[in-house]
Amino acid sequence: MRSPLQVSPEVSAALAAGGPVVALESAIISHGLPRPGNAAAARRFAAALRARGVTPATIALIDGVPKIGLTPDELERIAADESVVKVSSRDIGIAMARKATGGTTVAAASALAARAGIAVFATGGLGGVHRGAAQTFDESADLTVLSRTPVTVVSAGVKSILDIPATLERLETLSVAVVGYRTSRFPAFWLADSGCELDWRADTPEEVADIMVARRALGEQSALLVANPVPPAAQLDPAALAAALAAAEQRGIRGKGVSPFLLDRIREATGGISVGVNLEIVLGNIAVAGKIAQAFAERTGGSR
Ligand code: PSU
Ligand code: MN
Repeated sequence: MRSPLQVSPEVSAALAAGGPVVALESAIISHGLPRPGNAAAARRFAAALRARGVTPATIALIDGVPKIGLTPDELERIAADESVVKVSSRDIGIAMARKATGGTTVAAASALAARAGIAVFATGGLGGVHRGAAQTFDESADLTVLSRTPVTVVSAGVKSILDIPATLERLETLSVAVVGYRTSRFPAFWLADSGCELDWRADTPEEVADIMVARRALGEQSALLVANPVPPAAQLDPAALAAALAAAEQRGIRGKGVSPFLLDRIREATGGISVGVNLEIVLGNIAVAGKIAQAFAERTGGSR
């Protein structure tokens, strides 16, 4: 059967040539960043990769078609259209049948990226285990999908709105490999250091690419998470974040609305500062992902 994925000509050409490609999710555009600034942010993410000679592959569902690489119009639609749905991995088939347009989470986008043969994926922060998950069972499908998706994900750890130690335990259980990028501590998205120790660190893109090559030789089917902290000078004021978290904790939201809701409450509580830091974090992850994709392409000719 023909693949239902539609890979853009630009991404197809880069993959065929064995060039560096970095996949990007789009739920952060449709549901993570406030309108209207999210459209410019989405363009900046793609431009930052092109400026480094890396091909961006933004992933989304457009009228039911899973697209790997978006046109400028499609990117604009994901950012501007309020009817765009948040698509996690379990939603992909339903959204296809319904011809829905959706922003893809890390879970959905990394699964689609791996199917398209893309080795490196950049995002802001992963979903994870929510606080109180022992009662609510709220744990992002990002974790379970990464346990069976052979892709390298660059993220600033997981957000402080989550239960970070529990998230690290689940990543271990699920066999997702975690490497700190120039750090031995797991970052906490808006903060450079969550206080949680990591077993492994890598200090260069080449070291990460060597790990990817070894994992590929093993036939490893789980993801490698590269945890890249925000520069300490750019991080949110920990006191402001603590106050924002306290405000966000009184929530009456369930299901896939929880992450967007908490992000919005933190934006309000920090007077919008969290949004600028969020952008900086994504751009930092994109820069590292681009270098890793280049080092990996040099070693393998780009194939996953
Ligand atoms: N990180 C951000 N902003 C976001 C998200 C993560 O900085 O919007 C999104 C990602 O798309 C991630 C999703 O995959 O939140 C997790 O949502 P949930 O907890 O519902 O699985
Ligand atoms: Mn959830």
